Amino acid sequence: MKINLNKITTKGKALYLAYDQGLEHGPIEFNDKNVDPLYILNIAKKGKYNGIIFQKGIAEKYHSEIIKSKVPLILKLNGKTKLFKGEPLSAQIATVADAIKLKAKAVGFTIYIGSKYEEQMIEEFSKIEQEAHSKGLPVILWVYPRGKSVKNDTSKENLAYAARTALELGADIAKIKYGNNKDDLKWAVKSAGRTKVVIAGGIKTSENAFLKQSHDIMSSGASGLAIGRNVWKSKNPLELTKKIKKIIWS
Ligand code: FBP
Repeated sequence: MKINLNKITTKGKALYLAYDQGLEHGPIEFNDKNVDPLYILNIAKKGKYNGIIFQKGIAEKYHSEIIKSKVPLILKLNGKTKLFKGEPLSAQIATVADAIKLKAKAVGFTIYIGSKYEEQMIEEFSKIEQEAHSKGLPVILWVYPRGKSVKNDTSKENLAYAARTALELGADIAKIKYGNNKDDLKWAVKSAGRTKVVIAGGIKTSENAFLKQSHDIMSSGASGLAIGRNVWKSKNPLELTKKIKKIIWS
């Protein structure tokens, strides 16, 4: 089924602001300013992001401000903490019905391919994909190769496998990592076929390094970025946003 992505893309490309790290990594990522979801929402609003990625709790507790901001909400439907060191399983914590109630414009879901629990995540995702698409809601799939069986999560083969998994499972957009190699990413984008590929930001690096990386990512055929720390840990997130947008839409 062809799903309309107009509410979460501009001319087929996208810049999303990710803020699910409070669960995924813990408040260790935050300072006095960016610990506040409203600070993040304001960056997304002023920077005219194509979407803000929140877990259910923040989406509910800050709902009126999210709606007022007009930033498209992308509701993440599963998550985990980083405290447990065993095989990764991202537990489902919200439903497509929650997303609709919260007026989300898309849903997000993580699958750790290669994990002992990949079957469970694939099954949960398949149901979510069917339900979301039956309501016309786009689905973004975070696909991260991870677990004991995965030796190198950003190898050429694993990145392409992640991107292809998103296509095979029916995701509209695959969110994958960048392994710092343009040719590898080109192959991953090709492997994703008609599923668009956006790239996660990773740990905070220097602005110049991040902009160079963004440039390489876009020249490899990706459709955009879904980033968090490099933006909201920046001293001037809106200035940086302008520079990133110039790269995406040049
Ligand atoms: P960043 O740009 O901050 O890396 O965020 C992207 C993201 O996919 C988040 O949505 C998520 O919380 C985080 O990375 C997960 O990172 P990991 O599981 O690799 O620690």
